[in-house]
Amino acid sequence: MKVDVLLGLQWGDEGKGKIVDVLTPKYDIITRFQGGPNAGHTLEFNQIKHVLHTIPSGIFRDDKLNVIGNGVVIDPVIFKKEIEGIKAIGIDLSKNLFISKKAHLILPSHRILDAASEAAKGKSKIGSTLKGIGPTYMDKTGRNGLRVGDILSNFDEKYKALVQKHADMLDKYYSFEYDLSEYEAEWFEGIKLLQEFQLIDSEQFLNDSLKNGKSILAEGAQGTLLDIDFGSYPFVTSSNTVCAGACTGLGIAPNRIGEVIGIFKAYCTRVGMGPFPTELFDADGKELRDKGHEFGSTTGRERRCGWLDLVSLNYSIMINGVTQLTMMKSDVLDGFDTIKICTGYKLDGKEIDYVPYEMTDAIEPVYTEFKGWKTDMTSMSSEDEFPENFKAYVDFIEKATGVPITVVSVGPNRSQTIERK
Ligand code: 2SA
Ligand code: MG
Repeated sequence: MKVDVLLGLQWGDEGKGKIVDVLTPKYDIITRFQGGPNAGHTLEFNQIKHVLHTIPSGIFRDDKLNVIGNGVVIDPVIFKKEIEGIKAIGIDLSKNLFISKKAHLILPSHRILDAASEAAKGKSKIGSTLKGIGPTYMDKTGRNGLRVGDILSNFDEKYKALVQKHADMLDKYYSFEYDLSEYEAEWFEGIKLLQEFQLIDSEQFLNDSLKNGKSILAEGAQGTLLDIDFGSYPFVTSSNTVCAGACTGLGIAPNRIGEVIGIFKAYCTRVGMGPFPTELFDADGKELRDKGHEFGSTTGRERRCGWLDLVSLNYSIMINGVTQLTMMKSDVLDGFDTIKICTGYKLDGKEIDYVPYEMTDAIEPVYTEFKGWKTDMTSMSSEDEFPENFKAYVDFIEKATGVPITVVSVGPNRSQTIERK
């Protein structure tokens, strides 16, 4: 058996949570492999909106196992809130959520370091979600971090030593006022709750499961253009959001990867700072934001909006080895007279069709224009109903990427998901 990987091809918020939930019936196990509570995966069914941060989006389907892999970073406070929120709607996760002992813990002081680092950067700040993601991954690669498995023995000692290190750093490099006590108390409550779950060697478990014929879906968080290596550095997150991250974040060998499902929105959004070649500052941008409800699901921040960027989409497809595309939120474009797709970048007077070393603000998008379909697509259930102008939009993207668009989403609900033949 193989592991299929589902990931975002833009700057996150492509709608991964919804599609994982729709695909879950086809799989036995759903896993997260990177990122942490900076993610906000929104699922909507029975008219209720659910936002997940740490837990895989497979938990709303019975009989599925969910695994938080070694590549994820966990904040026990946020984890506890998530578990309690899910319990409140009648779902008990104690039996079907496993957590890797090698996943790293976000300490309260990591959050303080994140805030201090952003404050010190001033105008060049990253626009972090301030969940402590960067400092936690720094401690991981710096070989100082605390892992979930550490809570099983001598934990207080290890915790105190790392917090002291952070206090020294905050003292020496930042003049930043902070008070840990309140968050710390909640944090230890969260640690207690973590201990009630099955803490496992997830790489072993997942590989054994494959051997035993189980199918696995790996759920990416954030997006390819936020990848620590291939995103618009330094305006990125601190993990590998690309397909290779599923190998390191789960302990799955590259030849065990099956389908790579790349998700993109029919337009683009970005939350946080950093270059965004097709960003719109006009009425069209506002319409995308209003119709698409483009606000951060973790921080509530307004998302920046713009037209679809094929140059960066092709880059993401290349890096991830995408085998199928899923196009989200097509319905948001339903009312536009004219829709644009960026098919090239103009940089220093020259036109290029690749992502340059620095994705700077100096890039000017080159657009191809499409006639809008001016049809409400939200109640459509088959591709036979698609308006001609929409078909032309889809055909163009398929030809330009060389990858089939197998699923089109026309609204937030499970039912508004159309498979294409
Ligand atoms: P961080 O928090 O240090 O990893 O932030 C670094 C950059 O990565 C961006 N980032 C995100 N971009 C889109 N969606 C994310 N998740 C939330 C959501 C974000 C929210 O689903 O809406 O609620 O604001 C996410 N997480 C991190 C971030 O904006 C920085 O540019
Ligand atoms: Mg999101």
